[in-house]
Amino acid sequence: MVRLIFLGPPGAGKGTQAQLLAKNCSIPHISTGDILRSAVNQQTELGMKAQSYMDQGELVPDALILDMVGDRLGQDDAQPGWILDGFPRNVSQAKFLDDLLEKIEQSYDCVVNLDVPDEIIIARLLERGRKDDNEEVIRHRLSVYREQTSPLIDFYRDRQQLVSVNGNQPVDEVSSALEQIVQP
Ligand code: B4P
Repeated sequence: MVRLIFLGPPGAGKGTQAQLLAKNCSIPHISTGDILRSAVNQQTELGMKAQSYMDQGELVPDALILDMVGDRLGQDDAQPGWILDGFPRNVSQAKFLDDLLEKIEQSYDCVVNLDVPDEIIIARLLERGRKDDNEEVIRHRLSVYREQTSPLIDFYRDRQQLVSVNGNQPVDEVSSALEQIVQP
């Protein structure tokens, strides 16, 4: 049973690595960013509310995120394990996740922090060129990350649940480091 949380700045490779590892472990890759982008594309009520925050590089308000994650973790395919990518993104989301997991009697193995310097992130995301990948929005996402998400590093380190991985190496080398964590 594998249950992991992927933490890291935007563009650190959370989505890239979570997708590969989830496939290897035959468990779902649960990306709040992907769920939100799909809602935006389908112009659902959630998508219409989330879009302007995402376009500006702001976090989407917790009120829109928490039920979405609760529902997703309750689905049948998530019972044998999961990789959470992009959630939690602030301390209140982390506390919500603690309460939710206690309620559904699940726990996780550890929190993986992918470490990548800012200048590498900016270059990667400019190259990817998604709608929210222009330099101004990327810099704003990095400052939102520093203010709201990076406190989670200490939050999980204090509980001895944090494992840091160097994300500034080729994709297959990051994957190998992650596989070591799953199958030590
Ligand atoms: P996300 O979708 O979560 O973030 P991301 O920027 O895509 O980061 P990720 O780390 O997954 O990058 P990737 O692997 O694709 O969030 C987008 C937005 O959604 C947020 O700004 C926010 O508005 C909203 N949101 C999401 N979750 C939320 C939450 N919980 N609460 C509130 N709001 C939320 O990698 C990036 C690029 O690097 C790719 O092009 C990839 O090919 C490349 N790459 C990856 N690994 C590499 C490597 N090792 N070497 C070279 N290139 C690499």
